Amino acid sequence: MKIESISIFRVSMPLVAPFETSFGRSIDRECLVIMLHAEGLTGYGECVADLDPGYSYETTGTAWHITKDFIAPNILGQDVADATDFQRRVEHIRGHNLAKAGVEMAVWDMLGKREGKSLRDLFGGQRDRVPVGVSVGLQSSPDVLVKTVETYLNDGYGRIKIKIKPGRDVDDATAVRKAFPKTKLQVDANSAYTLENFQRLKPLDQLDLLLIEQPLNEDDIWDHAKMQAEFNTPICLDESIVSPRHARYAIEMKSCRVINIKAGRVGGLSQALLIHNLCQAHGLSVWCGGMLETGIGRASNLALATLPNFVLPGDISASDRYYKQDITEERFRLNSDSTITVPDGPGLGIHVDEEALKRYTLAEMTICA
Ligand code: OSB
Ligand code: MG
Repeated sequence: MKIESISIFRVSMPLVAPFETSFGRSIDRECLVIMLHAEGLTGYGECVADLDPGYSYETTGTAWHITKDFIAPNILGQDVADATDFQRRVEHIRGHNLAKAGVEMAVWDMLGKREGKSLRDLFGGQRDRVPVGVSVGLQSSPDVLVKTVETYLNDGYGRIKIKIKPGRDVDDATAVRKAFPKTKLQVDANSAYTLENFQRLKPLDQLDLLLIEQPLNEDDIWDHAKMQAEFNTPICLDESIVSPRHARYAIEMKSCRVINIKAGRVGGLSQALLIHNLCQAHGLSVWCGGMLETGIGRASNLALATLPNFVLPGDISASDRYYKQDITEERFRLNSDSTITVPDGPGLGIHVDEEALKRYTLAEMTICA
């Protein structure tokens, strides 16, 4: 497909409730929306960089710069055959996976539209609905946390993830476990612990958790192996896995028993597929992580999670868990069995609500070939 233009929208959307993790608190969520034009087709992508470099070193500011000054010149006016071809064109750009993944998603959307196939069908996914859970941010106290979890359970979510940080870990998780003895429960530290203090989390091993997500440094693979050796609960890596190569390191070093796959963090859906296949071949379970996506990124996550080794529920909640108004016409709803139905239209299978996109856009630019 000969790429005729790329548009970048810097978007800020109010969250229905503040979202707090060990690295900070958000009231609004920023991201970039990418729009490509080629051969009469429009493709959309979402770059999951946020305003601050809290989760990743990338921000909406750096992703804007990398997309405009380095990715765009390597695809504009050129015939991008598929995602693999796209990756070859951007492989000389070191890092900046979130920026690359946003554009790659738009390439996939166009490919699907051209073939008249959904992303799920392009990936070879089998399911038409995928099991999901909800990621609950830090609350003001264990009591408030238990009440918040209860509302999500009443909404029908069958798996709960709670955020933890030093001083807000064992007590929070114990309170939730006591209140809901049978609920599928997991915790996410977003890199808040170190080799020196991870022993404090030992009581978590008694709480029958599905997993402990990213306890140690964001660039660590080795210390996680030492921690996994001392814990019965599976360690799950999120931030640390930025490529198929890192996934192989983690498997070989026994740093984790589970991997959270986010297409953004690993540089695109094509890389996410490779990690899925590698984990499947080595007997590691994977699940689809989330970055508080708009309907665009949510559609992409749903398509990815249809692959067979996504055996744990994803952080893919219903649209109303995040936003009162979304920028897609489609709103994703929770089915009564804690699943969300995967779009089956061509490409991402969503329609961008251009009015809503405009309303939430802080800045935009278009570059033509
Ligand atoms: O670590 O999984 C994470 C949101 C932003 C940044 C990092 C993370 C998260 C979440 C939210 O946990 C998952 C979701 O989109 O519901
Ligand atoms: Mg995480």
